[in-house]
Amino acid sequence: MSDTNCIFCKIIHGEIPSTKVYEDDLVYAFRDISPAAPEHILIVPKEHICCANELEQKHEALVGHIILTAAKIAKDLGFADDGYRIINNCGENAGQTVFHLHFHLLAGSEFTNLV
Ligand code: DGP
Repeated sequence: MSDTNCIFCKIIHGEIPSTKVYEDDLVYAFRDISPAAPEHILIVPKEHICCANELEQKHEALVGHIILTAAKIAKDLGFADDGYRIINNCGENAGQTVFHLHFHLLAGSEFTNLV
């Protein structure tokens, strides 16, 4: 359920400080320490799952909940109508650096340099 060596597990458990924007039984959302956009939030499951490759059928509802949570945060923080991106990096070639599943919620600029 939790990995004692994982930086995001430590954030979820309050062992490393973070700027929380949302939390419920399943997910924790906080501001990225190195923002790539004016709004840059990470949404992570409380369960330690290393990456999308490790997802199983039993996680289907959890992943749906993460996406709905991203949309809720965008609305609550007031940038939903301007547009936003939800990104997941899986594996080193995709740029994943923290191996606890997470979705980036990015907003506040036009992202014309990305797909
Ligand atoms: P990725 O490259 O997809 O694995 O993204 C990992 C993100 O995690 C990266 O944008 C920086 C962020 N990050 C790493 N360590 C910390 C931390 O200690 N606190 C916070 N708030 N964000 C972190």
